[in-house]
Amino acid sequence: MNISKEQIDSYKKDGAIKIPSLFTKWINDIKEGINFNIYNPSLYGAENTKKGQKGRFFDDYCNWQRIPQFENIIKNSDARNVAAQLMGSMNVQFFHDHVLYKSAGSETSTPWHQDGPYYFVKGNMTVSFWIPVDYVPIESSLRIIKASHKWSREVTPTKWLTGEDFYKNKKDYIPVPDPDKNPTKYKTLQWEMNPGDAIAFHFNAVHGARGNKTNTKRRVLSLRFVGDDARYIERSGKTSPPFPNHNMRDGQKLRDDWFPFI
Ligand SMILES: O=C(O)CCC(=O)C(=O)O
Repeated sequence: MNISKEQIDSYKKDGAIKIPSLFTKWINDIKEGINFNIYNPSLYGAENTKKGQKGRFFDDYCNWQRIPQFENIIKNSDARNVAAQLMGSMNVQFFHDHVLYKSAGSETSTPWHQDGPYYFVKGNMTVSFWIPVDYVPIESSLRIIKASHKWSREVTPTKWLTGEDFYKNKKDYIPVPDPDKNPTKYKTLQWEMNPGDAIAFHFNAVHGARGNKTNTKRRVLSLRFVGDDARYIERSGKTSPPFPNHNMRDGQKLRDDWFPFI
């Protein structure tokens, strides 16, 4: 799929765009992969529903090597070419997959956050594709703070279930913004999504989501890619995903036996 200059410019300016039908022909594979993942979580599988809230919000990541449908999409869909065009990168490395499942009626919102600070990746050439396999009305869809990927300081990463700080060095980060309390300061982007549409967003775009008020599931696969300028950066604690024993050092390119060029 060719991406227009307007789409690339919007991605650079706003940090996120919707790409209709990017994964439509992969919907059945993605559904199979997500369903398998929900019933066979990895050791990273997490329940994020807070006490007293109705419904379920489950997430899990780094499963592409054991879920062939995910590997197939990562290697054979248009994701690689679109990622290269949006990032302006010759080469594309796959970083990881992430499943995010909200049951019908799940009351749990996804806290506002940037993915970047949870990761050990530094660089401007980054993109995630948020790919729902169920219809998602605008109220339950991903929300992104426009142009937040250009903020000069990173937002405090927190633990989704408890709200505690993810790292100890809070002073390195700015407080988590609340666009609902300050809509004049923070403009948000949000789209209604059909199965197979994707939202492409930068690792540093601040995003979140409300609960799933519909009476259908909200099953999503996020696929994350990095480009030529991505380098390993040492964080002050264990990252998410942690990739134990990766043995990379500050400034190195991500090891391509774990993060393949595609
Ligand atoms: O699906 C959601 O609620 C959040 C998605 C997200 O945080 C991500 O894909 O990085």
